Amino acid sequence: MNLEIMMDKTRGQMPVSRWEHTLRVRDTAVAMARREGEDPARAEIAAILHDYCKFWPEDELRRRIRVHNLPEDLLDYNPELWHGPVAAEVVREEFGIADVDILNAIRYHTSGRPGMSRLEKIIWLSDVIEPGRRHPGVDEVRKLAEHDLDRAVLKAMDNTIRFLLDRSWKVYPLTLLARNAMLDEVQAKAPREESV
Ligand code: DGI
Ligand code: FE
Ligand code: FE
Repeated sequence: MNLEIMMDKTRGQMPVSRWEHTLRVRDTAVAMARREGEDPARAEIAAILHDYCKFWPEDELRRRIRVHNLPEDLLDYNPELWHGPVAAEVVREEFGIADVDILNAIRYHTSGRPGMSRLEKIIWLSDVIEPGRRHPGVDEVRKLAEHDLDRAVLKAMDNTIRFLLDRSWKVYPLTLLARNAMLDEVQAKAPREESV
């Protein structure tokens, strides 16, 4: 499937401001992929499609979670968590995307998950540090992202969980597992640095 067609269809799913976010995620992810030795073309496709279902009505997302046999526990958590898993199913059907790594990068772009691939981390992180984002701590994460992908993801996951706790919102268990797994990955790489 041709990228131009995917871009046109994606633009048609969302308001202009969300499309502009999508393009900034694309630019951030492509640059990060080049730096990290990941395939920029696959990062581009995942970034363009990651928020495909962000503006779909909640009822439709709920229906799709059932139709596609997605994890039912999603329904007990914030509806913000629904658009990624649904988008992975929709773009597989609509554009014939069969690359599981691209599909997983879309599927887990909000929740994260333990054992994320390099492409999944790139999309997850690009979504939170694209230049339009202004939340507390984002500049520190942007700096880390320039030289240490894993530490940047860990810090950004800590910030996301802190954001949820500050609002007394539920935290989806996969988000906690993802953060703990990133901590293990970072510590396994530099055990001594971590213990001082
Ligand atoms: O779709 P975007 O706005 O570009 O970003 P996203 O898909 O990462 O959605 C993030 C929102 O989801 C963010 O405002 C926090 C919210 N959220 C609610 N519950 C959870 C959650 N995010 C995570 N990671 N885990 C949760 O349990
Ligand atoms: Fe999203
Ligand atoms: Fe996004």
